[in-house]
Amino acid sequence: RFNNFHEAYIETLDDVYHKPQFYNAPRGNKSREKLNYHLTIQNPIERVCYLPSRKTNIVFNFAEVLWYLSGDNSLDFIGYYNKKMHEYSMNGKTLTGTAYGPKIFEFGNAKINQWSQMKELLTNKDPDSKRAFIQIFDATELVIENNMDISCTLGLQFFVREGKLYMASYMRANDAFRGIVSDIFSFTFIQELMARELDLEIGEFFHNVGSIHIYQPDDNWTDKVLQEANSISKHKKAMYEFPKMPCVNNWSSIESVLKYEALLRKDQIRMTSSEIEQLDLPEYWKQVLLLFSLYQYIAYKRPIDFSLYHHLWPVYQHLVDNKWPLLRQ
Ligand code: 5HM
Repeated sequence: RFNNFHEAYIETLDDVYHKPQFYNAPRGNKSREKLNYHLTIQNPIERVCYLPSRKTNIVFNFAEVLWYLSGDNSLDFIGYYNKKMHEYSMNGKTLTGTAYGPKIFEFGNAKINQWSQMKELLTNKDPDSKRAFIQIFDATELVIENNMDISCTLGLQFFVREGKLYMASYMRANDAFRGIVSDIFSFTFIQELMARELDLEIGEFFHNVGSIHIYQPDDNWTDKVLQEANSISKHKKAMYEFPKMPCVNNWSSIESVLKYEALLRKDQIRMTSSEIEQLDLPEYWKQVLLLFSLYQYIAYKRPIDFSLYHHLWPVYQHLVDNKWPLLRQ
């Protein structure tokens, strides 16, 4: 049980790295592994790791969860934020297992919108329900031969209990060094978004993993991160407070952010900090657009517009600084 992701990440990494249950090589990838792993995060809003050596990519984190929330499965969108995503695509255009958006909003042949099902169930039908489950993994994924991209997440479960929205994630497999960073960011973001939509307090987040592992090529970096964690003291309070989503239904803001995100990514517009400031959006979402606008300069390798950086909240400045030291001048 941890206060925040920062602490959960270090402990889990330490556990899998130093006390693996198995050394094996599924699909040829050498790794150390533990089975049946659980952790609880008491404050799911605190969803990032601040260790300098881990180099959290806050832009990718927001992009990935917004990609899920857009319902999109295109490589174009998510590949712009992470050049390695194409390795998971069978056709170079779309992602199947990794694209959780279509699973959440149009599951299977019946194209079930699981999000609205959850909302209806938890607001009107049976708030105490134990059926509020969004399924992601689909048995048909295993039938496809040589499928490179099979959902690692089986599903997400919501529980409304005593005015709070708790959430559990269930994963068949999770990379304790890389995958967990973006997965827990996205899942807890989804939890916060649903809590705001249902007008509930945010409860704990439970992470349940069948196989948690660290791949051998990440051993050196993992070791470095763990050494740094030890030298800083494991339980040191995170340096920043992660921003809270506005206590309203955030979907119209998300739609607006997604509209600008696409234009920035395709390089069809540029946005200055004052243009972003003038938008009719809560500051929380303007900050996300500042991050995407700043990233546009990085992605297209143009000299940075520092005004974008200067308008970021300190927590985002810190994370951006740490990830892209070229900004430090
Ligand atoms: O052989 P397998 O299909 O499990 O390989 C995919 C691997 O990607 C997982 O085992 C896990 O290490 C990592 N992964 C993750 O941690 C992949 C995804 C994409 O669904 C994810 N988290 N969200």
